[in-house]
Amino acid sequence: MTLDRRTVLAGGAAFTLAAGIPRAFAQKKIVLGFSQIGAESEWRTANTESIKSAAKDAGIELKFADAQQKQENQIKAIRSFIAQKVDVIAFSPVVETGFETVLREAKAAKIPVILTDRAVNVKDQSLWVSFMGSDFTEEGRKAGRWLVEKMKAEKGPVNIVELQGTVGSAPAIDRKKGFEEIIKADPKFKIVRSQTGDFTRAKGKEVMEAFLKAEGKKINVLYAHNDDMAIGAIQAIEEAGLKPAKDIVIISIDAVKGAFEAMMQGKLNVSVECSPLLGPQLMQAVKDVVAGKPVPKRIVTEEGIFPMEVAAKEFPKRKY
Ligand code: GYE
Repeated sequence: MTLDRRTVLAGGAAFTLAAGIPRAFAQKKIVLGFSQIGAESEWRTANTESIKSAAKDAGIELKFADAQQKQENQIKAIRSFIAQKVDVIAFSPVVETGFETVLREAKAAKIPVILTDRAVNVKDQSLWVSFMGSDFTEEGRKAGRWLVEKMKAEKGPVNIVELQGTVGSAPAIDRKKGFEEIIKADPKFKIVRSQTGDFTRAKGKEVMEAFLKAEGKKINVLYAHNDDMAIGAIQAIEEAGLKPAKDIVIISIDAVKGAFEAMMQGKLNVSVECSPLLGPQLMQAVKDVVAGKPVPKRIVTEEGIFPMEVAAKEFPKRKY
C-alpha cells in the first residue's frame, strides 16, 4: 500500500514536471529589437523612456540600439537583430526611403516588423505588420488653422519662416504639406524662407540666425516642425533684440514640457501636440503579434493643440 502510494505520488510529480517543461517554454521572454533614431529632441528622450519602461512592465526583453540619427546605423541594428533571431523588430525610421532591402531580409527571416512614430515609403505593404504613431499631416493642418484664425484681421503680407525637421523624414514632409495645404487658401500668407534645423535646438538657433540676417524685421511668423527648434530659435530672436511671440508669432509641434515653459514665459504662442508615449501600445502589439493575434495595420495617436493662454493650467497634467 505504502509503496503504491509513493509510486502514485512519484508518478504525479513526474507528470507535473513533464507538463512544466512546455509551460516554461511557452513563458519564455519575448525578445524585442528596437532601433531608435537618436536623442535629438525632448520628444525623442520621452519616447525612449516610454519604450524602455513599457518593455520592463510587460516583461519583454528589449534590445535597444541608438542610431545617432544615421540611417546606416539603423540598417546595421536591424541586421544584427535578424542575426540574433529576435522575436519582433520595431523601429522608428529616421527617413522614409531606403529601408526596402533590410525589411525584405527581416521578412525572409520570418521576423515581424512594427513601425513606431514614423512611417516608411515602401511599395510592398507586407514588409511591416503595423504602424503606430501620429498623423503628421493633420498636425501641420492644425498649425495652419491656428495661424489663419490668429491672423484673420491682418491684411498681409504675412511673412513666414519655416524650420523643417530632418530632411526626408515623415514628420518633416507631412508637417510641411499639412501646413501649406491650409495657408495656401489665402495668398497673404507667404513662406519666405524654409530650411531644415534637423529637429535640434542648436540647429534651430543657427538657422533662425541666418533667417534673421536675411529677412530681419520682415519676419512675422516662425513655423517650427518641433519644439526644440522653436526653443533654439527663440534664443536667436532674443539675441537679435526682438521679442519672441510678440514681434514674431511662433508656432511649433510636440507640446513637450520645454514648450509649455516657453509658453508660460510668454515666448511661444502655440504648440500642437504629438505624443511620444508609444511604449505601452507597442508592447501590446508585440505580444499580440507573437501570439498570432491580428493587429491593426495603422494605430493613430489622439492629440490636441495648446495655445499659450492655457499653458499654465495644462502644465501640471503634462507627462512629457
Ligand atoms: O516631433 C521631433 C522628433 O518623429 C514625431 O521627431 C517625431 C519627431 C518629433 O525629433 O521632436
